[in-house]
Amino acid sequence: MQVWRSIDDVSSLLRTGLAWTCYSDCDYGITSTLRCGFLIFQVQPAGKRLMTASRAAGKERAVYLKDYRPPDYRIDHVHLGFSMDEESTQVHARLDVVGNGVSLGRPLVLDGRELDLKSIALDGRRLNPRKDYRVDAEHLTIPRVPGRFTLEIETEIHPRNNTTLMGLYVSGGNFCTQCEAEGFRKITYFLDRPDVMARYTTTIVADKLRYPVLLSNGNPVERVDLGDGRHRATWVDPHPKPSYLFALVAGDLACVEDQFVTRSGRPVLLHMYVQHHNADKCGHAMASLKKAMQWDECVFGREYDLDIYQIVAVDDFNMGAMENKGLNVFNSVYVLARPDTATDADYQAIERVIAHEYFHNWSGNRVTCRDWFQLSLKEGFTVFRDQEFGADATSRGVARVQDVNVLRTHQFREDAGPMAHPVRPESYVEINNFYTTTVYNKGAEVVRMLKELIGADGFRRGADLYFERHDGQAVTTDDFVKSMEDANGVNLSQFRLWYSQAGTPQVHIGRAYDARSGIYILHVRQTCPSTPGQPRKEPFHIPLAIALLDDEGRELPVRLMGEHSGVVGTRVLQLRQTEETFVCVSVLQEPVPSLLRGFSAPVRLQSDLSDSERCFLLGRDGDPFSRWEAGQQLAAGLILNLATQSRKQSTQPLNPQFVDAFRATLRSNDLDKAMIAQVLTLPSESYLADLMVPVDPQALHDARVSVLRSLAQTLRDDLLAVYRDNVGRGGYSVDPESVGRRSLKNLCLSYLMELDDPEVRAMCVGQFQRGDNMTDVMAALRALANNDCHERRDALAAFHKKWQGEPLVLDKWFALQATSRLPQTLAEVKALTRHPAFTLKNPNRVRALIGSFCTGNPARFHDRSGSGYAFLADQALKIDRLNPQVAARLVGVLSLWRKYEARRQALMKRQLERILAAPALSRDVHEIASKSLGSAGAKGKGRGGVRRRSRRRS
Ligand code: 7MF
Ligand code: ZN
Repeated sequence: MQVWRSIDDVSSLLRTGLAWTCYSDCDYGITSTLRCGFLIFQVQPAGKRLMTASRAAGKERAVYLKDYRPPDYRIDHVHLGFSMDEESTQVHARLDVVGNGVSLGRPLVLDGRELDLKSIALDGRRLNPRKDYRVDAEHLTIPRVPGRFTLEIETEIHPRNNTTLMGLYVSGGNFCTQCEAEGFRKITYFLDRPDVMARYTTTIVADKLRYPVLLSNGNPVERVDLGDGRHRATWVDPHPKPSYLFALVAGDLACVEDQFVTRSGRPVLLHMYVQHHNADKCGHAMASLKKAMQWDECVFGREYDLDIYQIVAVDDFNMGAMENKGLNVFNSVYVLARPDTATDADYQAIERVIAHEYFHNWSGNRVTCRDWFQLSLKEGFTVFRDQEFGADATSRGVARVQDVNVLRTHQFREDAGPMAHPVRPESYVEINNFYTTTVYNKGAEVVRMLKELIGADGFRRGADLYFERHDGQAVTTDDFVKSMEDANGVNLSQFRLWYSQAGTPQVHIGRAYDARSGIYILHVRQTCPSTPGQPRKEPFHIPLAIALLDDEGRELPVRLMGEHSGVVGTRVLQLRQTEETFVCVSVLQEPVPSLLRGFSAPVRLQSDLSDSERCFLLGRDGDPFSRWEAGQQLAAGLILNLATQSRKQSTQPLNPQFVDAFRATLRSNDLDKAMIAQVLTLPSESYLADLMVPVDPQALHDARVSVLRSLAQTLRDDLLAVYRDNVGRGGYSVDPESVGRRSLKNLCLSYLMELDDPEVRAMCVGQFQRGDNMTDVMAALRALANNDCHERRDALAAFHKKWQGEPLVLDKWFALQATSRLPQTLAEVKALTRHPAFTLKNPNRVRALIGSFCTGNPARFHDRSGSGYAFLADQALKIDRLNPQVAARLVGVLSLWRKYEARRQALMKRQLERILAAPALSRDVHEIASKSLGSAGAKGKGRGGVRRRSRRRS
């Protein structure tokens, strides 16, 4: 027998792919290696064979949509019993299982990972591990079962050592769970797939002093003092749900209480659980929740369906939040806010995320996904719903600009790279990697286009039919579209391509006008670049919203040839072919076309508008989105021109027409202040990077700063005046009007701080010191952090001193330094990784320091030396041992390496190769790195050293 002494020994064994056996009673030290979690197995009673290496070596198979089969078994009821202990929690599960008819004779295969199986009984009879069942790294298989039976399973799990933050884990001394997508299988053996829906009863036993609060889904039915220092709580959830919506929380938390009475008069208790010292930061989240509940009743006719709605805030959380039925778990960043700790942007994000999770109660929980390929069914629709809620809460124009910015800076770039995939993907290796901006944000755009095509009333009819028809079911995106079709008698078969074809379509529009006949022609052509696995595309069904403007900016009637009368205002043209011509008649003067109003489709528009036409639209278009868009295209043109010119020319003066339009916007009184601030914000470096081939991030950065500076120089007095006009009067408030005023004021400040002017700097320091709200303080500190001056050091130190006890504010301090444009930033970031408050175990902190540097600071991250790339790889490999999901997101930054100029390409590629070659890589990171490099590894070829479960700390 061979002896393996180290992790590397074992991983080389796994690479061999040979069958092998390991016994837990061997005394070579392997057992302890196993237990510290590198490997793949569970430690079984002595003599029990564990698993074969051919399995462990990871035939990392992709999962395919085309392979979907309904489950062989149903689980009607689940009784869960937890005995809480950080080191070892005992989980008892009683499952009522029913065969689905055709399943007779098929084995029951339950999912489970990293579980210590203690016992298993079928209809009360204890099963024998030698002959009645098999266990491997990911499954429990019972070959022979009756048609209907009860299964009792006892497992032991180890929450304190769970650094993946999936399944049951400990955050700040409290227990919580995260089960989406496949985390429930880390709690007990189960059919952990969304089309298995069961009723849950959950009993929790825990120490009464340490864990006075015991929560799960549904309604509380019992609380008992066990008399031995422990207590027990029982929760019953009457709604059948998939396992990914299960949640449990146990801890010592403050409860902030409120109430909501539904439209039909049912009272609902609203409970928000936070650490005691945060009880004063829940007001905004609670108000947002009530607003969201009301909005869903008014706009979608959807009411809440339990007696209690609970939200728990935790500091350690992989994503934003989770919609577990009746018990949402939130990253505390999306709950906690006080004027002195949170910015206006934070307030807005809280409102959106609270609404998003609440809206899932119908779009996700009552109607859920058949399989994870349908993820956009709930996510695209729910993002659309939270976007509409946000638009109603503030200003439609500003909300649309923000959403389009997210789409263009993230989704368009994803769609243009090796990770491009359809809104409904066809395959995946690790589902956690498919919670993407394509599934979420493009998915929301697809829902929005349905509304554009069938109108607001028709859309509501379709949504009503969808909820009614599929309540309590697990369905597909096709079912969603079918409801829209059936409720409106329309055919959306071509529209369905938006779900199956990846890539961002390009729409080219040309025009011609004949004054004598009054005929105006729009010639429209669509193309779509190829994406991985999809070399050729069919034309999409695209809603193109347009208006024709006269020389005063008034909307002319749009009357297509053959029509009796025209439509004044926005008109939605429906594109279906590769090339189409729209002939407008009775056009009495040559109009300026306002195209793709409101961003009616997620496409790249190419038109032949001149700069002066764009300036006209920037000043006159009645659609606020199009005004903003005209300004963005002008600014992007300027910056890209500068960035591609030689250095010497980079001080050329700005186009005076553009400066005039800019000045007019600054003083405009027909736009609200938040919108003015949006229009005057130059396109971001990452959006610009999507427009430059190949990308030179440093040149883009320099060009953008140079335009900022020129504008600041030319408009210094105007900017100062607008700054002073908008300094807060009276107390702080977060109403849209005050938020708009602050955003415009702080935009002026950021321009003025480009001037290196002592008067301005003193003003900035004053705002930092006197600021009574985090919005103003951060705006001032951000400007200071970008300038090498002694005020910078002092301000950063003062901020740290004041806020070191508030983790969310400390995250801002880390992020601000990581995004500074100063040349020493990487060195400072490296030093900050050794700061006592820095830890790789907290995802928010990792995102604040490392994530911000790698995604929010393109000029420094893409330093020509490659030091930024090496830093990313170093950190990602360390994080991967703790939390593969967070590591994979970070590695995704390198996936666009082919877009950069040759030198950077090679440097990025080298780091990807280094990551891929690292031992014991997670499935998550392996999939991203291999797909980024375009290698076949992720397609299911055998590969070595890939672990299937995360490392547990020993
Ligand atoms: C608003 O979608 C928009 C998107 C999954 C986790 C929350 O409710 C969610 C969860 C990820 C990425 C983005 C969001 C969420 C998740 C999110 C949150 C608020 N079901 Br991963
Ligand atoms: Zn969601």
